[in-house]
Amino acid sequence: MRGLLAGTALLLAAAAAPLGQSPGTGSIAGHVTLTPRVRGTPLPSNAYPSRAIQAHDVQAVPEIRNVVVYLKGVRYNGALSASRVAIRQEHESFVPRVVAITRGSTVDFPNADPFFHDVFSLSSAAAFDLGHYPPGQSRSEKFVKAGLVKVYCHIHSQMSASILVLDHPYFTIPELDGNFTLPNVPPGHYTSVGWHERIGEYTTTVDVEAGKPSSVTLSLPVEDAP
Ligand SMILES: [Cu+2]
Repeated sequence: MRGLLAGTALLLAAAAAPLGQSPGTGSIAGHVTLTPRVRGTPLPSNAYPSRAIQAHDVQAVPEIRNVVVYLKGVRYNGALSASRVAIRQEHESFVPRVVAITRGSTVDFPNADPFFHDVFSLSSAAAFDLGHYPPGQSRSEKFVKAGLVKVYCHIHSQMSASILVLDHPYFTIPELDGNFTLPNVPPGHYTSVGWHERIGEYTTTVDVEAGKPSSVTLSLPVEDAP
């Protein structure tokens, strides 16, 4: 009988807040749609030439997975958990081409091609050069400053990748269907961003309340109109 009561109490607790949700916080449940870009629409100056997008990209990552969703201008006082992710050099391209990490995380750059690469960045958030290294080898870089890091290769000028380094945990990459969730967001008024390397930041505002999901829809004009 006692076990049954305890079980009931657990169920009630689970109903009060979604599983894994910290008490007193809310969440953002959103959707990203990629829409055609009207021909003749000027690109912002930070966009790089589109020839880099598909060059040698035989194992193309679906474009929605090159979008990063995050909250902007958030002051986060908690401890950031660093992660370790990999960007392979494969068929003369970086795979994946876009990653998002917290400050303090490390990115491995394994060379999966049968020839040399030389990975580097001149970005203000991280300037580094991993030097020439042969097939099968990997080098890594730790990112200690928040910001956008554009990564290139000295040997293959068409190669480029973007690393978004964030100093809070409120970011994600959408699922293949465009859906995303940002859990454990403290109540408040936020600017949410859908970022893509060709258009930069697209923003909208969202109010988060404790114990309930807020919804966000982002339409990003990144695809070439037919
Ligand atoms: Cu290269």
